[in-house]
Amino acid sequence: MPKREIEGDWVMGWPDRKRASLMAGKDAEGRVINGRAPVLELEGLITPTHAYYIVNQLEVPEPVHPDDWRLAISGAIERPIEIGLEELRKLPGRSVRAVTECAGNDAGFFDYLTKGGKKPSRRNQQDMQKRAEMRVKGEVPSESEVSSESTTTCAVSGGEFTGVPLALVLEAAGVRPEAVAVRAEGFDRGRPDPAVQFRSVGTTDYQYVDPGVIHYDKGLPLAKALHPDTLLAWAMNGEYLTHIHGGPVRLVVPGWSGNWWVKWLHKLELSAQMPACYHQTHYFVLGKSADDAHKQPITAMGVRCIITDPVDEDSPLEPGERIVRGLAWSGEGAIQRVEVSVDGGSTWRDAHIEAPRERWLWVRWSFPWHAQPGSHRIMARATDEQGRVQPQVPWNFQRKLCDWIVPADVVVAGE
Ligand SMILES: Nc1nc2c(c(=O)[nH]1)N[C@H]1C(S)=C(S)[C@@H](COP(=O)(O)O)O[C@H]1N2
Ligand SMILES: [Mo]
Repeated sequence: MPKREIEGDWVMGWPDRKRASLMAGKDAEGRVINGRAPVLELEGLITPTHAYYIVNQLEVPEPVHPDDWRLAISGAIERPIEIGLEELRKLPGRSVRAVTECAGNDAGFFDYLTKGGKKPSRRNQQDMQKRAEMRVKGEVPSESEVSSESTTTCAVSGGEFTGVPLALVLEAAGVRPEAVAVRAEGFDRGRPDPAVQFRSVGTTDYQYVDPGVIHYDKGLPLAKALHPDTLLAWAMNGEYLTHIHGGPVRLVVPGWSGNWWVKWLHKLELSAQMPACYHQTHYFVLGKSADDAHKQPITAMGVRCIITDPVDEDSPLEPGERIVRGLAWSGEGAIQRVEVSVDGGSTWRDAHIEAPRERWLWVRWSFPWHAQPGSHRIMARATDEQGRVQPQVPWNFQRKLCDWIVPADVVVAGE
């Protein structure tokens, strides 16, 4: 028998299987500026860096040489300090494995689950190259594009981050008793892209507030800033942080949605009041409408559970024994339980959760299913160690933190 060829990529000069790659958009110079992770294709818990999702609210800044990088700490502290990368690396470090998830991940499912209509696909992603080109040209999508296109999925990844607890650096600076928040600022600048705002609310008929050109910043409440797993990280997945993921140093805020993980850090400012950062007063808020007087900045992720196999587009499936698989995670603690229903939510049974159940990372789960010919609605829901079950996050006008139970609707072929 002739030897079968392995179909796929060549890796280090050897034929190999096809590698999962980022669904990316590039600027005119060929530099990647956005990307969705191939979440359905991946094995294990850590998303390779080349496949990690990428989101930027402003323009990607020019890189800073690590030797020239400085972090300035000021405000409600005893001693204003400036610290370089080598000094930072002398402090006792820490590695944390955590899920990074964009607050807008799976946003389209909110609409689908409340209003019906076209179901967003987990497999067929948005055209990221088209988005990148529109962004570079400053083009705003049309009303029909915004209202018909399913918003983000696969803006989520799992990584290992190495750095030093932010708390250690704050202690060195001496936090004054009146401090309530740490404003973390990136060295990227730009005007928030109107397209992002329109896509988040699902219409161009939306009077968003334009702050002009700003730095990206977030005002992290002191308690979360002092949590030992909140890091100033310079490494990801065993290597120095790449520029697009915020190098030389970014904030890692395990459990809280991606927008808190400020990239390209250059300033920390302690303040006695919550600072009015645009990306927490106007964008990344939870509320019923833009003029909701009670809207709140988003913080921790809800409880998440996604089915990665099968997905709708795999239909028709072969009948017989198969394994339903997925991923689950939560912003508040490790996943304790995953339940699956193969009858549209009438009955639920426990899935097998694969070890380890780490506090900030996602878990893989599996569930044996005897697939009989016909149409089936498969559902999965998770519970975390705080006893939180899905869904936790109510519908909100910017469609953030969707943690609702999204069914997989599949057809099994007749025998
Ligand atoms: N400086 C800076 N940090 C930032 C952003 C940004 O635009 N500028 N975007 C945030 C958002 S919305 C997300 S989801 C994460 C994405 O991180 P990643 O691109 O490394 O996956 O970075 C966050 N940190
Ligand atoms: Mo995000």
